[in-house]
Amino acid sequence: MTKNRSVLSWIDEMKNLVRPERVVWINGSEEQLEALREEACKTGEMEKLNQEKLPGCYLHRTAINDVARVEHRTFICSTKEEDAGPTNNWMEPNDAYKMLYDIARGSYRERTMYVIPYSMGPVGSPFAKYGVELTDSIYVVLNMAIMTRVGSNVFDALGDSNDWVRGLHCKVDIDEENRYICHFPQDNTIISVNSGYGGNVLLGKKCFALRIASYLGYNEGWMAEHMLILGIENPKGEVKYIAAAFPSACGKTNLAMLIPPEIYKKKGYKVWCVGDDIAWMRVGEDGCLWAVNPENGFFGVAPGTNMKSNPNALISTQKGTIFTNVVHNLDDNTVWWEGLDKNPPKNALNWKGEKWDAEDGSKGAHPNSRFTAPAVNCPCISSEFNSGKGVPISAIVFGGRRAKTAPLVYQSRDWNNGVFVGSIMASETTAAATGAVGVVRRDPMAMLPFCGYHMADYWTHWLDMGKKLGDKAPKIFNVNWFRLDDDGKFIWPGFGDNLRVLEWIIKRCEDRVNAVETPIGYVPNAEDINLEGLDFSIDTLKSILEVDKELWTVETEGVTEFYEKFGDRIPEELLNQLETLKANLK
Ligand code: GTP
Ligand code: SPV
Ligand code: MN
Repeated sequence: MTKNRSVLSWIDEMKNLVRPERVVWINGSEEQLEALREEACKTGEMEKLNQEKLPGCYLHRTAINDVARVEHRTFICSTKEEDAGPTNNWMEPNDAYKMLYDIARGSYRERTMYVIPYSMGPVGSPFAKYGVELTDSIYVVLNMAIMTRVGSNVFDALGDSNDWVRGLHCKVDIDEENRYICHFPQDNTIISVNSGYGGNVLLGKKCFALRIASYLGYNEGWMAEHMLILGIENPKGEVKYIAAAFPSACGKTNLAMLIPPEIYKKKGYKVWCVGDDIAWMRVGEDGCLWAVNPENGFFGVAPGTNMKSNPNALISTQKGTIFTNVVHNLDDNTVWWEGLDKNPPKNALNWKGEKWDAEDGSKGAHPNSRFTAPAVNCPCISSEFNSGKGVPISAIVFGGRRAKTAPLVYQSRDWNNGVFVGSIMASETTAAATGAVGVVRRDPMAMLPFCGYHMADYWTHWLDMGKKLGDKAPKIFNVNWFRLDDDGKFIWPGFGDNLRVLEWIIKRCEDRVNAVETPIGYVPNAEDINLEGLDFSIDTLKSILEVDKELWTVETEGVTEFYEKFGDRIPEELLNQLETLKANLK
């Protein structure tokens, strides 16, 4: 399939290490993928679902101990420890290779090695980067074929270049104690052992498109971010693009595909999805910031997805989709999850494959159960989705899950202040990673688990990008859909109604609306958020726009403590920003 010497010699080396019984090159053809689906059904790795109701759809269950990303077992193996920074686990590269090779050695015996050539970004685009993943899992092959652009044309585009990312995945025996997700930024290499779950093994996603790519972007002058990209079309047919970074399971997929509220629809507003998880951004020839979604599908959270919350996501999953760790409805051979509808199936298996009865109060689907759906299925997929040039970004939005403190929306004073706002982001942890759920932690730019180098250098890079962009820089905002009332209920309706907030954001970018200056930045005048057609009082709105000085003073203490971790590598500018905030709060 290729004569590329760097590819062939690396595959040879890996073959000698893992000792597969046979090697299969994935050419991207439907015939080959179909044969693999059949094989996976034969071995029980996947189950074919009701083909009338869910054509081309399959169910997969991971091992019970392997249901989410494992941040404590994820390593950045840069040559120097200080280059990984205080927020990453680090291992010395030679030690890491030795340990991983010892685990991987011979682990493909009696197994097949699948060679997956894939592209992140449209093949041939100036944004595109190529990779080869070796795996012993058909599930990984089939997921990669949805999530990335897979096939022999990737090798054609690569030619004899050595500029590609090596990825070795070995299931071994899914042993938690020997699970490692390791990145070698200086070698363009990723090695993942003892897992079979999404973000740990679909190496094009978090491992390449964020951890390795963020490091490449730092060196090459572009950005790889944990961001959705959406276009908002106004009644005149003009489309403005927003990129938004929220931590895992904090609403990116939902926002990226939102359905405008009725009154907006009537006026002619439309929302177009360019991406739901990752954005690669560069300064274009016009000096503006342009973004592509390097992925080709959605690896979305299933629970909570329904015809009301996110119909576009649900419709995207109705064909050609792989479901992982959801409920299997045995009556009609379909799937179910908490929040799909109010009728859990009576005759069903839970995500572990056990007979399950909703009445007993246990959850049927794993909270981090997922669907892998082709982007082309999405009814609101942007016409620019496959554009190699990308889309111009008007606004960058940060956000997290905060019961209190963070207002519904605020705007930073300028780019540098916006970088500060991103750097102090905090959010309650979710089921997307193993560990406690609901604990507030700092998650700068939603990149805490995904930045492939020193976080302070990453902030410096953000500040430098601002210098390059000058007055063409997107405006930077922060949102919080998750404020709770005293009964623990979400105050803001969220989902489609978030468009009301995005409309204000776009208006601010176009200088069409005033705002109120507060210690943390600009918040809307409550009257300027359109509540038409919504049963939501302006007083309640005011309450979630409020900036509580006491809470923010506590917040600055947390930030001070957090910043101390980074020592003198932290950019002076951010320390100044923190001092300004403290002064503003006095
Ligand atoms: P990853 O795929 O892990 O990166 O997650 P994500 O950021 O794409 O999150 P997603 O859109 O899948 O949402 C995760 C959870 O947040 C789901 O349970 C949603 O129902 C819920 N959610 C999303 N948007 C909103 C919102 O506006 N308000 C509220 N209250 N919940 C939301
Ligand atoms: C996330 O956790 O942010 C995800 C899912 O998008 S995973 O691919 O597992 O990282
Ligand atoms: Mn994500």
